[in-house]
Amino acid sequence: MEPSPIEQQRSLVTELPGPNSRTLHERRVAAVAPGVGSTLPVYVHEASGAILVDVDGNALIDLGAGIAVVSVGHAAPAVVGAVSEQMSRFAHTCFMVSPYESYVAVCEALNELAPGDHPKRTALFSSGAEAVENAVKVARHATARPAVVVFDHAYHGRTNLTMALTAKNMPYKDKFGPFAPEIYRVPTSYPYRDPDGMGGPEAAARALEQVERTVGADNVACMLIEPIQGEGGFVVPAPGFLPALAAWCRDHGVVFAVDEIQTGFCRTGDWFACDDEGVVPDLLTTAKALGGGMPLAAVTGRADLMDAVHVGGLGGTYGGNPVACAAALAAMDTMRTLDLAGAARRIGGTIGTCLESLQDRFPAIGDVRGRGAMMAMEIVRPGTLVPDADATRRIIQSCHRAGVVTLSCGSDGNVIRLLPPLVIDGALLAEGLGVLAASVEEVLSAPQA
Ligand code: PLZ
Repeated sequence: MEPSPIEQQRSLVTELPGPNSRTLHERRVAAVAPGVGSTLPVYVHEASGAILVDVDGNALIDLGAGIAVVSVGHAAPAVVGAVSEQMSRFAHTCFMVSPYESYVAVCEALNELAPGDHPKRTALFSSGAEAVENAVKVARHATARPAVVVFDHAYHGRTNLTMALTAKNMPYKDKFGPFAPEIYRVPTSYPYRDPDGMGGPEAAARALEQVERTVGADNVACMLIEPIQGEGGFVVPAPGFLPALAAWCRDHGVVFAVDEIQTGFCRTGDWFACDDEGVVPDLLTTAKALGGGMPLAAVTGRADLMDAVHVGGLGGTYGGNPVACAAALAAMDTMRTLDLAGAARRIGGTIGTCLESLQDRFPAIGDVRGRGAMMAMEIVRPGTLVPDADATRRIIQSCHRAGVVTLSCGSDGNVIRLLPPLVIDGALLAEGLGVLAASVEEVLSAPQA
């Protein structure tokens, strides 16, 4: 039976969370490990486009897209069709046992889309962290060097190696050590918090000087970086930062590995955030939006690096699962036919205008930044750079009560990020931003404690 189409409109019929969500939450507390949190305990029944319908019949506006995953929208028709069709033929064979075409087609598509016109190869995995782990494996194998350079505020995952690559202790790393060795962290470019006037090339020189002094270029297998940091706070580096790092890597035989797991696939208004400054990575990790909601991740890289690994050195039971590959082919096709990169630029313009006008009124909004449909504001104590995680949390909770899903991020939890599905229509986006503006007003106009 065809599900009835879901209207792209916010509609609240109970308080949030409603009674059915509360009942489910009681079951959850008794059954689910508490280490797995949830941003808001409103349980989803169905979803479409940029609307989540909960188990009480409330329709919420989704400005988080499942953390940058459903860029093509919830239940995108092409993805639903491709997944159903593939599922009815076969769900799994394991590509390492009995291969199939869709895996090859996804690799061809990624080799074509990834920046640079050099020969490339791709390997598929199931999660972002797994892709990052495999990028490090490839870089170490190809260079026969041990060290990995990462940056302040970086986020790369929750597995043992990727916890070591991730900067923030709570909640990701606390008491989960010991961590993998040979990981070296250096300062990034964070224009809002760097000394006034520090440009991209100067910030790169600061990082590279530290690498040369404390690690030594010849020991470095790869430098791993998010071109715009995601969990770390939607930090956009100053222009020239990424190109300077890439040039240094090239000069020193260091693999330049770019993590586009959150930024990739039209989110920033290009296929990849790297495209903005014409930066060409040696290895590229992708996940999230790639699978249109199905778990799929990839490492795409220079053929000479990828070809260095012996047969059997890369893989996994589920990596490149056929249902996920069918979803990815449909998702990438949808991005192209609907010009979701263009949509992301328009969405970014609308969000930017809204956030800047709020910033004019509220000095607690210290910074507004982002690119395309990856926009954020950083909340501080007015007139200072001191992060205000408490006000941030209260603004977000107020949005949630009003049926608008917004997410925080940042090393200090004081950044509100907006990353809606790229198919969100103008009226729904405007309504969501209206709720956000009212929440900002409510929290930031209140007398400070
Ligand atoms: N690299 C840049 O953004 C995942 C994490 C949510 P996985 N970001 C969301 C959470 O709290 O666990 C992410 C990312 C970047 C790697 C990853 C890891 O991707 O698919 O979550 O493993």
